[in-house]
Amino acid sequence: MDGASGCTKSPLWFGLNCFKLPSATVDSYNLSAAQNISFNEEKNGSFQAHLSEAETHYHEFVIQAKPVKRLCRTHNSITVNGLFPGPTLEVRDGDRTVRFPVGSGETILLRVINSALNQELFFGVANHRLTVVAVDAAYTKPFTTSVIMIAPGQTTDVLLTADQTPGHYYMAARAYNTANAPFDNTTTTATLEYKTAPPRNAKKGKQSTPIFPRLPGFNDTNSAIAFTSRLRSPSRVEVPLQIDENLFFAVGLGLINCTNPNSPRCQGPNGTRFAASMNNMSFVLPTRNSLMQAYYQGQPGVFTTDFPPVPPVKFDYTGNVSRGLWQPVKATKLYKLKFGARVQIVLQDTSIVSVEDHPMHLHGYHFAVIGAGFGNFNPRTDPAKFNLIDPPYRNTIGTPPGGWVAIRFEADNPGIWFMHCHLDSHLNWGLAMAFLVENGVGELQSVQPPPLDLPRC
Ligand SMILES: [Cu+2]
Repeated sequence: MDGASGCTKSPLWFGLNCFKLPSATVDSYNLSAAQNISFNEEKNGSFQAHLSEAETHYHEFVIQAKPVKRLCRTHNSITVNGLFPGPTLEVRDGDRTVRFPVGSGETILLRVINSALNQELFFGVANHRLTVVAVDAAYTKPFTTSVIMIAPGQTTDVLLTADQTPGHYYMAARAYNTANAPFDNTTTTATLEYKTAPPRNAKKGKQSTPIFPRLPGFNDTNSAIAFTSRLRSPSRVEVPLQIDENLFFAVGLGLINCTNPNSPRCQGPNGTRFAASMNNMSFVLPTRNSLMQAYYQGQPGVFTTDFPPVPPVKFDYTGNVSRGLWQPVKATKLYKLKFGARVQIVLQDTSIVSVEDHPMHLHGYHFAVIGAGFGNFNPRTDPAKFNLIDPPYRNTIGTPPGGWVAIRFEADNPGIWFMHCHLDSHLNWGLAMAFLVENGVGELQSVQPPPLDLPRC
């Protein structure tokens, strides 16, 4: 469940029973392995796949940050499914990495999930091609690749056929880092193990030592963009062609002058602390009530609805930004949308403090990703390059570092919906805003009452 504290849904606290949600308000979709996958690309195309439950095994490859103890110290390290990350850390007795058994010739459906919350990642499997079939639980036009880039909050479903010499092969993920800041440079692994492979510790078995996939360098933006730019919907989609709300959000970091420079929060340069903002508004979570409850109950004073549709001051977003523009304003501002409004948002990264790939996540919606580019978005020339035919649908999309990405959706889900950077530290620094989507006509287009067993904060 994709609840954000202080927003539409209450987070589930540890030890609390699940509560019932009307199905229409559940914002995380799950493609289940039981669903058939059937793609039939162009007759002359190289790809054909007809898979059904009977022949496809489904596995999850969940990348999470977990404490791993080594050399008397405990580090947070990226792991697969919470287990030992593998040979780039010192191995001790009892350490077990995740193993995915596979029969020769078999095809598995692998859902790669980035739950690491602080890092974009590259992922690949030694000697094996991956056929991408879905992202963020929306089908894509299948294509093959040796590496994927996945941001926090994203999922990528790939088909993998065991068509290599029976053996053990590493499946590995490690950072794609775009900011000028320290990051976890460890590699996390699992092994793909052919059932007919010789045992791993066979004495002569040189062939049983797993080999590593080749992954791009930590800052290889070209490889990241080469992957994301290949994503398409399986066929023509109904992306809004007319736009009612043309929004332009500058997203990025900032610095706030500390009143007490000795405070532990004051970790920025020259007596400042790190902040982040959208259109210069650094989002502050409400403390008196959740946004949704305040809205539903008509309680004033919790938020305002004057989030700016464009930056309050225009500047060269990816150039050398004047220090006078580095300090955002702290606020709890929402942007109001009429039910059914056709919305376009250009998310423009800034070079304040550092350019960066910000994985922007919108709750309550899938949106079409219609274009992206480097530098400042040009409203005169860039829209001509938009893909309004078969853009991919996602719920999380990264801004190219020092660039922009454009999305469209129809606001047909009433309520209050958070939009935020999925890098946890940036969210804490205020890289967020929320939409207030008004009710339409009748019960089906209106916010439903909260469930009777909604937990209290
Ligand atoms: Cu961010």
